[in-house]
Amino acid sequence: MNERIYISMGSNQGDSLRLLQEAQQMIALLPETERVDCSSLYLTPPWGNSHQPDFINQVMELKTELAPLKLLAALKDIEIKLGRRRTERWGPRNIDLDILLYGQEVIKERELTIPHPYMKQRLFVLIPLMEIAPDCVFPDGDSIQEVFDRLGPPDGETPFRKLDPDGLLA
Ligand code: A4P
Ligand code: MG
Repeated sequence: MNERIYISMGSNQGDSLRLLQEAQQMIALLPETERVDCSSLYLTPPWGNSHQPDFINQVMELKTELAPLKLLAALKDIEIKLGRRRTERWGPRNIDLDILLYGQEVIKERELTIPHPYMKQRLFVLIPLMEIAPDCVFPDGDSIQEVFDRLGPPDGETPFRKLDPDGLLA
């Protein structure tokens, strides 16, 4: 149970704040699993398909004995319990739970790619991850700081806004 595992959580439909809180609680209650840390909540402009509301995003760190595919199945089950329906690619959704990193494992299966294939291109993932794991190094040797410096705006300013736990702008 020593691997550092990170989950990205996002929502831009329904009661996003409550959905993220419930997802967090349900993940922490999975068998042989414990919550280690959670980033702040961030209000983020939509990536990919910009014709949709802003998202609330957060990254959670956990420890688990669940193998990667078992963890994926458990997360999909939580998405369904929270009312997730299939939607268009990169479109609006009430809850999306993605596995970003599972220790230093590299997985390329039909159902599961780890590290998450788009994570290095997504500030809505990198910024909350950097908040709780500033020393994170990807399996290919890139540090999160290097990846952020390549992607982030030169002045370090992003359109992201931190929210307090009640969902109010901090
Ligand atoms: N899958 C493969 N690898 C993984 C992984 N590491 N973690 C497979 C989770 N799932 C993984 O995902 C489709 C399939 O990917 C799963 O069945 C699983 O077997 P999905 O969540 O069901 O479908 P999706 O979310 O519509 O597609 P996709 O490509 O995962 O969407 P994304 O990439 O999650 O993007 N903008 C902002 N600001 N914030 C957001 O949170 N989210 C999206 C959704 C777009 N824009 C956003 C945000
Ligand atoms: Mg997803």
